[in-house]
Amino acid sequence: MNRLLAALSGILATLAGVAAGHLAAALLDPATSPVLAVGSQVIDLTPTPVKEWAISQFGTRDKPILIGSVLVGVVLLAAVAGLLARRRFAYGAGVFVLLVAVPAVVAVTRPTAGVSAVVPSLVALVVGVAALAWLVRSAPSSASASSPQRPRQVRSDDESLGGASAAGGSGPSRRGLLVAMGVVAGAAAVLGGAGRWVASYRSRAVDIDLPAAAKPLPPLPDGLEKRFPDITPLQVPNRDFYRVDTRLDVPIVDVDSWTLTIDGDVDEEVTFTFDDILAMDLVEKDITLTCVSNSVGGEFVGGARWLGVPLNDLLDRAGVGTRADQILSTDVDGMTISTPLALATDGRDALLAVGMNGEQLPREHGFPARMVIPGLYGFISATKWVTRMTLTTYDEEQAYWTERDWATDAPIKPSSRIDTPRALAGLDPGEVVVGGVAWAQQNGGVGTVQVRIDGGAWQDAELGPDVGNDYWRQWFYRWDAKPGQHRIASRVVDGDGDAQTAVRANPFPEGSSGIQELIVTVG
Ligand SMILES: Nc1nc2c(c(=O)[nH]1)N[C@H]1C(S)=C(S)[C@@H](COP(=O)(O)O)O[C@H]1N2
Ligand SMILES: [Mo]
Repeated sequence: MNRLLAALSGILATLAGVAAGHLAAALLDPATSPVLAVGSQVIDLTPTPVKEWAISQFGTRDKPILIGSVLVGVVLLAAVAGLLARRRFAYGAGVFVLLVAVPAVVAVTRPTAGVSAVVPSLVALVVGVAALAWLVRSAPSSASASSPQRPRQVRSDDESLGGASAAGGSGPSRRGLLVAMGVVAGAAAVLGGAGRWVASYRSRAVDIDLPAAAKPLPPLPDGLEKRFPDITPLQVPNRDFYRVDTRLDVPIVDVDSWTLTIDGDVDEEVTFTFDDILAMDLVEKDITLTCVSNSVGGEFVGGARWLGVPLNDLLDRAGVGTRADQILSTDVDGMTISTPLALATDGRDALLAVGMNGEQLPREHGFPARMVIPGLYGFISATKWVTRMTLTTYDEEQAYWTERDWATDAPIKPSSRIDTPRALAGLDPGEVVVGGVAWAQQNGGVGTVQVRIDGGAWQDAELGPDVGNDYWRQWFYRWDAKPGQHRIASRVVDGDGDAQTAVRANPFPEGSSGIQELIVTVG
């Protein structure tokens, strides 16, 4: 078998194995899929600066790009396995063992995994090796004819076929190999497709009837997007809401067996079922969520109406002790987030949310329950798929991002974002509407938003509806654009009268700062 076909056999056998493993994982536990397991491990091991770079380069596409890179690496190794198997089958199979060892180890060592987490990797191994064996056996024996290890086969071929075919072209034919390759490729596609279907079937939303809030909020006023469609909607629809987390898949949490436990430094450990939560007094709050990884002018921020239980009501049931200074919350997979206890309980509207914008929480955003705390970046406050809150101290316990040197105390920095016009846009002369969103939580809310053209004086913009200090504010400014290249900047001045700082900071370790300024061409 020539090199190309050998490499291709390795790749096809691997794809069949990966697809089978993915299907097995979809049936058992999607998080144990070999590809996802490796990808998640890469995320966890990636040094923070590299992660920040990837987020700034790829934005929300960072996940597909990561999965793609893992697959490219796997495909390269798979080709090597195919080439080695041509020499000696055990070598090729050995590469497969190494390939699945990584996801197998990763899967079983995830904090909440059982031994069964290794099953999808084993399935991938068995299917991959079997497919490779079949492909190697279906290959014309040109390579093996010259290989001293297989003299007997050459002789038996000679006997059975009387040497009718050319040396090495006997026995399994090239056509046989191509057919086998086609079958393996087809099997990979079918298994992979089945895996995707099972995963999406299992992750379909289960409809829950959420009770209304005890005192429902009035509907939001019309946002500026009604007048200027390029400005971000006052309330971001769930399907458009930014998503940031360390997961490649979305956890499938069974709401009937889900519980939330509050333990640690408490008078009495308490565990709530989902029904227990729904039986409490629910409140509604409009809160803007922001990611610490958001760069100035970035997309990782969004406003939504959350339905949930005040965090204090839950903590009061347990009775918080005097030693604790952090809430260490844990998600369904053991991922942890630490929140400064004093800030979470200082009277702000911290919630355990079960609803988002009038719907149950979408799976991507933490179904069945997540934390939402105004004024703190999501990485220290907004635990999705939360199952445990442990009252403890920063000395005793570290959380996921604390271990990666991010700040432990990270209030959201006031910032303004220009949604329209886009950077480098070409515009017609005349009136141009400059517009966007701004936020200044815990700083008295948004006082004013100002726009600066070509480094001139700051001019006040007009503001959209006021939904409260924990919510962002839309704004716009009518600019009389003259031909030429221009710089547009915007900044927020908070309710306390302090203007957004011009000092630039990167997201790491406690959030970005600086002023967004973009260039447009009028002509
Ligand atoms: N379980 C879990 N919760 C998490 C995260 C995570 O990785 N895992 N990421 C946090 C971060 S960094 C942010 S900014 C918010 C984002 O919430 P969203 O995806 O609903 O917008 O969720 C937070 N909650
Ligand atoms: Mo974040």
